[in-house]
Amino acid sequence: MDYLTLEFSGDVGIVGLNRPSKRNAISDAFIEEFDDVITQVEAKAKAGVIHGHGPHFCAGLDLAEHVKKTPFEGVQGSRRWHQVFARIQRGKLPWFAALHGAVVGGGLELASSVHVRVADKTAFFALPEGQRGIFVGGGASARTARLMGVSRMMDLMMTGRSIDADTAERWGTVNYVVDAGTALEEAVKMAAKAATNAELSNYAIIHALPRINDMATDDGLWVESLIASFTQTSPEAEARLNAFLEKRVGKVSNPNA
Ligand code: 1HE
Repeated sequence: MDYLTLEFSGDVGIVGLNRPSKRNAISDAFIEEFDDVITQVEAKAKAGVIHGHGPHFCAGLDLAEHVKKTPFEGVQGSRRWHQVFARIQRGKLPWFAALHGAVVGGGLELASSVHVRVADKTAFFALPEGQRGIFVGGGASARTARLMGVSRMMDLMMTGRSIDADTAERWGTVNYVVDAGTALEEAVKMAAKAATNAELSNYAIIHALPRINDMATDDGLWVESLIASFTQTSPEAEARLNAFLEKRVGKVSNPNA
């Protein structure tokens, strides 16, 4: 692979953005390689982690490539990002991102497509599209806006300012802030834990929760009942419930203990 690395740690597939000389800027070829790597991770792993090699997670769209596009090529390119990132957000597996340095433009769009974001203290977040004379095209208006809120996203886009990891956490855009240099290790630990869940439960979490969040309450509750019944009546649920009742598995941990 030219732009990515892939390794496995137990049931976790670890994908590294690997174009550090261009700050992991995402070109068309990079996106195609991403599509392939998702297929490879889905075939072998039960959870995935995305991180960046070099000083930054990702500087977003490869601006050198973008300036050469016609309007129609631009639309097709954006739709291709949507297709590939949709395979992360609504695919087979839970995905985690380990973020450090710049998480910018398309890099934030990629990070917004995973399910859990772990940022280290060096991470900073920006949407400089307005300064570049372009618009978001990798899913931010649907995904990042839902994480931080439309008003905050408009602020970021209009002012071009960057926010730090603590602000991103306060804005609901990252789930965890950890010490510098530890995001990957922490994200892999969390992914390994998620990989021990029932696959069907993970699938329901990924697919049902965001959809229900977009529904009217009554419709959402109806769908929740269907999904609950679907998962609870699976053989794996029976085995796991019996394991708890027979005290063969641990209890829920108490963070105050
Ligand atoms: C790039 C890119 C890129 C760096 N496309 N080549 N994204 C941006 O507007 C962010 C632009 N990048 C930056 O602001 C900075 O590079 C960083 C803050 C991310 C990192 O700074 P630094 O000092 O570590 O690196 P650098 O010296 O600026 O960059 C190193 C090289 O990477 C340099 O190339 P070189 O040939 O001079 O060595 C940079 O030109 C190159 N580089 N970022 C191409 N993005 C689906 S729509 C999504 C829309 C967007 O993502 S818009 C946001 C684009």
